[in-house]
Amino acid sequence: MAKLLILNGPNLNLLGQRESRIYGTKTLDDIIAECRQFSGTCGFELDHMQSNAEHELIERIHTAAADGTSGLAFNPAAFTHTSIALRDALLAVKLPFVEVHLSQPLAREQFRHISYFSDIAIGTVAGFGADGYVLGLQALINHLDE
Ligand code: CA2
Repeated sequence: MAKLLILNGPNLNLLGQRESRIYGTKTLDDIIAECRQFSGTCGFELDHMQSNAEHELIERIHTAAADGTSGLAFNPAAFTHTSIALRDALLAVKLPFVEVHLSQPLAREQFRHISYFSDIAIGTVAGFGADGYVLGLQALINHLDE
């Protein structure tokens, strides 16, 4: 079965516990369970990793290139606005990915308006809360099926 990967960056392990006005009430486990269900109905196996450490995310991207992963949905969280290293990792492995954000960074502070990922992603899903992950997977699967 073809494999997809969801990658989540720093602090997203706190989803559903704090800042629910911005990020919603679902936990990361809730979101991943929904994504697994959705991916399964589309015929894909889904792996997930959340890390607060940039190097762990980079290493997981490298592994994805070798373990048969077809593509990623990636919420880099605050690394969206800072990490050339994660950008370079994605460029190196050449795996298609969708950038996902729960909130709409363009409607927030100026420092969130820069993304190191939007121009190299298939596309970006932002502002739809937890639904953005399934929407992103749908877009990724459509892209892979093309
Ligand atoms: O909207 C998004 O998904 C973000 O990627 C979330 C990041 C933020 O830095 C980006 O600008 C937009 C922050 C993730 C923090 O997650 C928390 C979750 C619950 C409680 C506190 C933080």
